[in-house]
Amino acid sequence: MTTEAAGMRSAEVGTQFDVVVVGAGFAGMYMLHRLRGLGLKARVFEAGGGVGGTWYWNRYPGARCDVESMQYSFSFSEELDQEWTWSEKYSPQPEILAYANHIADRFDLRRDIVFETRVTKATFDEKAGRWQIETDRGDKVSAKFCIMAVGCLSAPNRPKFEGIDDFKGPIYHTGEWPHQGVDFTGLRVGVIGTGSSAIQSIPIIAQQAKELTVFQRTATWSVPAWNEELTPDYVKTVKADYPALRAKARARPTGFYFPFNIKPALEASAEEREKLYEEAWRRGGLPFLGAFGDLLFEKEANDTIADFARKKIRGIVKNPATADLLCPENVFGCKRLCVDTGYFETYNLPHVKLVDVSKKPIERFTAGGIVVDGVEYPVDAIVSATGFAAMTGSFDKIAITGRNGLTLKEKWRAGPRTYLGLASSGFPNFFMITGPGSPSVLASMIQAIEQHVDWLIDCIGHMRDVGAATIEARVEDEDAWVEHVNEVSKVSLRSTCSSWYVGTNIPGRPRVFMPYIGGFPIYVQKCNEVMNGGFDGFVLEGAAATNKPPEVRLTERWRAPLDIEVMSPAAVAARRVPVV
Ligand code: N01
Repeated sequence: MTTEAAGMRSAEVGTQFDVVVVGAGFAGMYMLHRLRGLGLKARVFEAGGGVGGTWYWNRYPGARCDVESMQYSFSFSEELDQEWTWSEKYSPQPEILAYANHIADRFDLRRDIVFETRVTKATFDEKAGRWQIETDRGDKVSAKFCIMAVGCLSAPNRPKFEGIDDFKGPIYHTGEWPHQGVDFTGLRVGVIGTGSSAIQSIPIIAQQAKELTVFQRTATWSVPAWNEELTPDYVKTVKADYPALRAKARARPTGFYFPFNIKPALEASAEEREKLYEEAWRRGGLPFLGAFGDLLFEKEANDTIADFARKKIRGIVKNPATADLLCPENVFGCKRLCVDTGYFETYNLPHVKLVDVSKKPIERFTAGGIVVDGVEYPVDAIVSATGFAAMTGSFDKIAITGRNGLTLKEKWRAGPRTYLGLASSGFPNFFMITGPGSPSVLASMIQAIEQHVDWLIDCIGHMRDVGAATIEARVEDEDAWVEHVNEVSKVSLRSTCSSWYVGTNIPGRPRVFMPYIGGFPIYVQKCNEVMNGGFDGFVLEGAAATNKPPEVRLTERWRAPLDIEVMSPAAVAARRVPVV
């Protein structure tokens, strides 16, 4: 249904679906495609006016992916892989959105998606064994399954700065950028934040703005992207054996392929480290963290890469005081590593200023500026690159009620509790795609999405085969999984700082390491074991007694052999999984 049609449509009341999916990003679209393959009747509700999720909303200047385009795409269709051609090593947002639209058209998805409609309420009716779903447009429908495809970084964080309503100019959030774009020509612009969204947009905003003032609370680690156009020869070579690349990617802790060195940095000489860091810097991007195997596990090893990167920053930024401020002091790669094009270079421009708000936070907004430490910095427009209520923020926005009136918000008050990041006990027939407790943001998102959807389709298909009414995670197994996710996170230095991975980017949120850091193949193996064991850790009700193992329709392709040296659980425990 198009945006226009969505505007005119009347509310849908009483319709019964097999499945309601919330969100039409890559997760919701692929889910819908596969549900149709099972012959199920599904409805997707999407708050935006089009498909694409993250890539629909994040239209800020410079937005692009930081997993190489030829891997940042669906792998389920060899034809799709062959017919779509990416133009750059890291695709810009408009091209990724075009790809999302291509998926919607090619697989004729739009007719089952309702746009500009936000799900507000999902309630499990225990008697009927069905979910009652309500939207902000008056829809009231029911479904046997409710599947959350709401994304991990989709609920914008808008700090309530003092005096925010006094500011006379526009305030833009990078995660909800105006569709018509913004022209900053001749304006004094203030950017708050220095995470991935900021470092991508700052160099472009600086090209337009008369003055640019960046308010930095924490200096960011960033590695050059060295983005470039893809040559026809390169594209041809990859496409000649795309399945092999996909298979290699699946076997990697990150779900995408890049060369990495398993040797510990601390076993290399200073000269060897310098040489390998320099080579990795020249290749650029997230794989920089793959220069050695222990960088995210041993602080002393991490110090060596941090020193190297600080030297690079000081080599780029001409003003020593600015360079000092831009040099992070925290663990390299502890917060999500950024990948940039000309970020540090931007601070050499005479009209770009950096304001440290680490010790003295932003005091207030005024009608025409931002005040820090008693000094007013005049600005005409503000860009809030302040990130997201990650992983759980989009769940919090919906009143989700399971058995016995338990709300998900209440259940997750001290941090999300899930079994495999797929389900949560007390919420039967309720699934999430790349939920907290799954690799999600620590893997290439599209691969993580595909693996979840394929698993869910096999699960729902099995339930139909055996006539099961409900499936629900068992609380003991969920507790054990939550404990495991937490334990494994402790082996990584990533758990040591404040970031959205642990929820502490927003005051008042509980500190819990939310994604599963044990590595994508290990996680996939666990999901496969659960399925092969007849859904170990889940209770199926209403199923005909049968010893028949689940028929695996789609999950087979995720059975990547584990490289025991680098990816076994023992290796995780021994801190030897380089996860970027
Ligand atoms: O958000 P962030 P993001 N006063 O949370 C600062 C993905 N992504 O939108 O670090 C002052 O990283 C905050 O400071 P601090 C990617 O996974 C990918 O940039 O909390 N400052 C920080 O500097 C990424 O990690 C791409 O001290 C305040 C910034 O705002 C994730 O999305 C591109 C503040 C927020 O940084 C989120 O990235 C973009 C306050 N009150 C995003 N509150 C790709 O390249 C917050 N900040 C694929």
